[in-house]
Amino acid sequence: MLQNEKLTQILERMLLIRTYEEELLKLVREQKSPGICPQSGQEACAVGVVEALKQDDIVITNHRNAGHLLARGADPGKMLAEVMGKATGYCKGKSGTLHISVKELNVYLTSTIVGGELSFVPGVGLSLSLLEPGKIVACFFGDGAACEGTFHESLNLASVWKLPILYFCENNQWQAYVSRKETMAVDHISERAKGYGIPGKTVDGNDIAAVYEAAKEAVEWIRSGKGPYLLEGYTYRLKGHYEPDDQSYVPKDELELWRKKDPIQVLKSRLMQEKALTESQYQEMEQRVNQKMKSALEFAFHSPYPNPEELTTDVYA
Ligand SMILES: Cc1ncc(C[n+]2csc(CCOP(=O)(O)OP(=O)(O)O)c2C)c(N)n1
Repeated sequence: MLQNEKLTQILERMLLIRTYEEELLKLVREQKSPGICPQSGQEACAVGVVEALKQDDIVITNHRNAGHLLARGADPGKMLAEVMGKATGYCKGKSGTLHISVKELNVYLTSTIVGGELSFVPGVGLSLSLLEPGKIVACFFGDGAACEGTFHESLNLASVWKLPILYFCENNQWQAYVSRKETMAVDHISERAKGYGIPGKTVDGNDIAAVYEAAKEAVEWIRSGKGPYLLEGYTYRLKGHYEPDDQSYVPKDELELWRKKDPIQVLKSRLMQEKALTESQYQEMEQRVNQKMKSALEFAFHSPYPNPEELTTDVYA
């Protein structure tokens, strides 16, 4: 079980993810940066899963990736620089928001083809089981990706070959501008696990402690060689699909309901109720995060663009 001291550190990380995104959204509105797919409301899923992994496990992510990368320990300055196309970014300014990968953090692939990460991950799992047994790969994907054919092929093969894969579906209720209620006949992706003969579980994706406990259990199962595990974080996308987005298609009452379940506020209230955090400690935390973001913005803004001669280097192997 996560102790309050650890949960307080986790709260700061979740706040960093939220603040990073809010600062980036400001830049998008000021037309100083290209758009992004925001992850607001889903921070507990990102941090809970990453916390249950070892640093040398692999993470595969999708277009809504900033939280996964920051949870893994990515530097917000190098991330911002990347998004702004600067030479100091993680991929030398050539990936944009949608394709960031950070080799040193074992985050090798960000797929923007919905479901693309699912077709790729059995190969990663097979490679790990043959060459680096004991390591596992966690693959984040959305409920929309779970409605693609690659989901079926991926889970089927992973199950038959007992590959070390944690499939983590962030069911944030939206598939771009379409409600998952219009595309799925069941409420929970985890129900599909039975069809592949693997364990499946749904967890409250806005409760960091619950996500962590469920992910830890899944990771233990996978690491012991029993094969893949499907975990679903039931959560909500509090912002638009791709900013700018006025969310006019989102039912207002539904959005209000989920705003009340904001994972950052849920954790903050819990820690305060248990007298593990005071309002002034929370404010200090906000200040530290804001300072970190200020430095990150300065770093990104003052970084140079890559030389035009580098246009075709590192883009093909
Ligand atoms: C194969 C494919 N189809 C459509 C798109 C356009 N698209 C980008 S994100 C997205 C929604 C994906 O929904 P989901 O998998 O639930 O992830 P979320 O965006 O909710 O995190 C769509 C349809 C795409 N990138 N790739």
